[in-house]
Amino acid sequence: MDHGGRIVAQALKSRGVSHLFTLSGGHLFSIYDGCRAEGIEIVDVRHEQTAAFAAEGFAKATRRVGVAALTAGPGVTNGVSAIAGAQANCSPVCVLGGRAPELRWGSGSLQEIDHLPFVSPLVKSAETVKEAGAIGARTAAALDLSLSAPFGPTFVDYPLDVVFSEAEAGVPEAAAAAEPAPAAAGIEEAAALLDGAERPAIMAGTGLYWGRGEGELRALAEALGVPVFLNGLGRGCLAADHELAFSRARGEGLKGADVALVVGVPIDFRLGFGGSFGEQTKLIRLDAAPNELTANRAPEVDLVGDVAATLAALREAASAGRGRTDAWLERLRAVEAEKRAAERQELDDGRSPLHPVRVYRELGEVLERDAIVVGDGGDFVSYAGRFVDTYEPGCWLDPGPFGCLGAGPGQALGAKLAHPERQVCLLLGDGAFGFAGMEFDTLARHGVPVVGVMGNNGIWALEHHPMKFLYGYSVAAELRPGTPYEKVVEALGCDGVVVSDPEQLRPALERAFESGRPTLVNVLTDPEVVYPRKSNLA
Ligand SMILES: Cc1ncc(C[n+]2csc(CCOP(=O)(O)OP(=O)(O)O)c2C)c(N)n1
Ligand SMILES: [Mg+2]
Repeated sequence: MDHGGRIVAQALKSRGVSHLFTLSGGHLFSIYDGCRAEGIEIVDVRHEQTAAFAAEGFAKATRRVGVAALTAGPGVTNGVSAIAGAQANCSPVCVLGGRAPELRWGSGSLQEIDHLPFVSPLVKSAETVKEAGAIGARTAAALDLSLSAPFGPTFVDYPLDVVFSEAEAGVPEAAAAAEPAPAAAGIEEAAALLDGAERPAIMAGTGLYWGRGEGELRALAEALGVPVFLNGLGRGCLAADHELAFSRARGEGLKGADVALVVGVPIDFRLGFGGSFGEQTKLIRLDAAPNELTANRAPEVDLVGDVAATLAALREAASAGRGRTDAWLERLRAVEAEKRAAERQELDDGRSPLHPVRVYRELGEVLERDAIVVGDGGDFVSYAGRFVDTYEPGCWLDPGPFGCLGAGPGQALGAKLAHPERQVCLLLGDGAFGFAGMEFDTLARHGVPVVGVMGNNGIWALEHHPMKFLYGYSVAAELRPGTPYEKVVEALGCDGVVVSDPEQLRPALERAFESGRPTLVNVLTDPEVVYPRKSNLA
């Protein structure tokens, strides 16, 4: 017989879980006791949203399940934005909740609220375990389901009286590695489209990464000579310096394509709801789940199945060979080169406070190929999306389409604990810092040397500039200029440095990555710089 918390921990261990992200609450004590006994590292943070974001960061950095434990009531409600973000990203995150005692349910216990009605719409499964004897099986099921395709968050909560009582462990064994999943139906039709294409393009995102499709994607692109564009967690699935990887030419590449294979990415606002492609472009969509965005432009072929297996089947079925796309690739290479040349001026910008693009030039010189870059902010992160090159899968962690500010410190914490040997760089707007800046305390307490780089422009630029454009003024989008956030993190036990001149930046970054200490490089950036975006409200 073991107590319920120990059984929870045994279930975690049986699935290879190494870290539990949490913030303390009495409802969770027996789970902590179990984790201590089973050798699972407990990482306690300063706000429950960070616990769940850290679980997601760990999942994104490893393609394993990330686990957070949130205490009953406000612990779970505080985690809701992060759970919604994980849903939008199809991230394999399992959230364990404390819960008021079952025996007294309805009597008004402390922190008593039924989580399921508000968590259920955000997760693949949500349940309350009402018997200690069921804890092992239900916890294991929640962990396993988060990692069954399509991945996504799951939730399970444990009433206090249940998780503190004893039962036989009863954790079912993890299923043996499944048979290779079959390819989607519709291969012939899709392959025929690709074979007939003179200007094909591949647009791939997060679902490619979750489906471990990077090897097959590269093989298909190389076999047929297809230019590849990547977003979200798809970035790095083809190295930025691969001859078929393009970024600046994306507008031209998607509009001009006669056939586009859209892999693991919803045809959402990031793709103009379909309008990023040409009117004549034939769309082939491939993902582990059917197209949910039925209000948008429908793909000509919808391939639903295992991403890697389907990419392999497409390569086998297609026979076009490479040469026919040479002219198309030449054209895109010319566009790419022209746009890159036009960026030179911004990259070299010598102004002080700095142009954000100058920050990314300096950072690019310091980051290693497998560095993990986490983005949390507005325009500062939009610039990063354009200027930070990604070379390996799982190295670009943005909040995803749910776009929740404050996700960064947690995601960086999770990623650095997953890969202590790699550089983890957290890009932060000064606005974004306010949501979870206290987590620098967590980084200090747990000795997690994340390097934060802040673009401190004294405004919420992504709101300030569009509002000024629309109304001629902006309101609720101003912050205090030059706030010394480096002193804030110093007070919390981290290193902090302020940079106001471009010449100071490289040495500051080098020192930060070499020091082995959590650091914030507070870079004062020019609030007048307006990120060139078509629309902020679409
Ligand atoms: C939780 C949350 N609240 C508000 C927003 C809206 N929002 C998106 S970007 C942004 C501005 C971010 O400012 P900052 O982090 O300073 O970056 P900057 O745009 O100045 O570079 C805001 C308020 C959001 N995405 N998420
Ligand atoms: Mg700002």
